[in-house]
Amino acid sequence: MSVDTGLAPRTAAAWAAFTGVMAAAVVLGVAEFGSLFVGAAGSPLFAVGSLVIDLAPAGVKEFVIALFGTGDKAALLTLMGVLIVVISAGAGVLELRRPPFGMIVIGIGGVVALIAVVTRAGATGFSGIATVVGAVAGVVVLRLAIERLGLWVRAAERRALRIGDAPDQVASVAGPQLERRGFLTFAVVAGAASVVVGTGARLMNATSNRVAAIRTKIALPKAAVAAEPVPAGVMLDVPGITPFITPTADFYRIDTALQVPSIDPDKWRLKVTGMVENEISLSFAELLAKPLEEHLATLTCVSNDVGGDLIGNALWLGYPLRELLAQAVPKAGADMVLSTSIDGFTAGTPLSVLQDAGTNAMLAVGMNGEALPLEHGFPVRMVVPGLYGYVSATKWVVELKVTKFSEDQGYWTPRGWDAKGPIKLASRIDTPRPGDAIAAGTIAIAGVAWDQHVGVTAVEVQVDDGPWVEAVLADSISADTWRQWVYRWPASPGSHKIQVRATDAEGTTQRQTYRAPAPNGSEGWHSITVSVS
Ligand SMILES: Nc1nc2c(c(=O)[nH]1)N[C@H]1C(S)=C(S)[C@@H](COP(=O)(O)O)O[C@H]1N2
Ligand SMILES: [Mo]
Repeated sequence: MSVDTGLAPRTAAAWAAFTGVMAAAVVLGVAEFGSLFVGAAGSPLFAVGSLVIDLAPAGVKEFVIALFGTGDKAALLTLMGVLIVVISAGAGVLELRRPPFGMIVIGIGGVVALIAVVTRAGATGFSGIATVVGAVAGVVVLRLAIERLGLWVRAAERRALRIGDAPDQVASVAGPQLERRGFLTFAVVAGAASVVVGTGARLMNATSNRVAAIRTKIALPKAAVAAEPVPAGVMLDVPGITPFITPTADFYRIDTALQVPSIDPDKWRLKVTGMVENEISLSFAELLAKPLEEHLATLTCVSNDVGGDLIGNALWLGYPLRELLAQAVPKAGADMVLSTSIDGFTAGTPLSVLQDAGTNAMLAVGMNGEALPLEHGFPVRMVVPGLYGYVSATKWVVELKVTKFSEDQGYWTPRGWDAKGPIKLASRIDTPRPGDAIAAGTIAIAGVAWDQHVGVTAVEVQVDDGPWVEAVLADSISADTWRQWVYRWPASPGSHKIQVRATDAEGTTQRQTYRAPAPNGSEGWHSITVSVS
């Protein structure tokens, strides 16, 4: 029978690391529980994540989106989880070997979380309380657990010593089982309780369930100006082509919101402020009572790379922004509307675009015949044909401040993106896809092209070094939406490079030279390579 002769320093360190992670669970669990009382804005995990997003330097957004696409948020949360485990494990080991530095590390983590919480939009001084209580609880649990671990370590040492002195006394020396159990019970109970309470509280904090239920009960009014039914000619009969109207479930989602804001429409108000003769405050019911219009518009993200899918076309229902601005009466000298989301995101849009009678810029309440989905801005967002989303499409919008570009900046401008972002002419090949098995014969090369608010008038396709051939364009219903195109290609066996380029209503053709999305949108011809057998 082997005798337990002690606790190897490495094993002790591993238990200390475990203790550190348990302490972090206590911080987060208690803070999450506390934020049930001080409001969801008090939840430190998401606050820290949002702070990281806001502090991310220019170019990082582009990089992260290129890497993870619309899974960017899951990637960030996973990375944060790994970091928390590593740092808190280190804090546990430090507290065992160099007290009180472990407590200091957890304390610093608490301070960072506190800063993140109180600087979030919508946070009150109150919001920080949950984090403070969580951090104090975490530090205390760490200290107490490490003390118990120390008792176990010393008991094990004493026992090993005595065994060394007098092997015949083994049976009479009390083993470290008592101390071991004392430590384990404490650490595991504190950690497990925090995980359970924290997860439960997190689920309850996700109030979006309640708002989601409210959303499904909303009956949108009929449009005073309804969109014409979509004529069949705008849709080409080509398998694999992007549908003309993007189903809402497939519509790309890009925003800085780690948690989708959940706004009770009964509490929502939009304020029109700044350089206006009449400030306006509008409720959701008042907005729905106005004469609403329906328009198709293709939304595009400035981060959309050549060939990318951060673009979608939907039928929007809303109130024209020019009408609302006319009621507010902007003052002379104003040239920008700074729209603010409930979560603090802002976009700066040229006032002239929003006032333009020929631009269907709107405060949208409906998307493809339903109330806006929560992640697309419920209850109200902006939609401005012709401008990238980052300067125009504010979701969860709560304020429109009439101002000047020389005085205010939208969220992305100080982060390295242009203050103004008109959408660039672009085209994309949707089918065939690289890697598809293609049999020789007639192949439909097809896709979409867009230059919102200007309109696409021609699309050309080139195979290998052959001539540029005009593709067939589907009908267009308005310059604000993309256009499908197809070229029926007599494919011969071998490997082929296919390129596409579009020309807009102003006679401009897409330039070949590649440009990355930052600072004002990608450029270049989309090309794919296929092999035909
Ligand atoms: N509140 C808020 N609105 C926002 C953003 C954001 O980060 N927060 N991102 C903008 C950007 S960059 C784009 S491309 C569009 C995307 O809208 P969607 O997610 O509905 O496709 O929303 C815009 N509106
Ligand atoms: Mo975007």
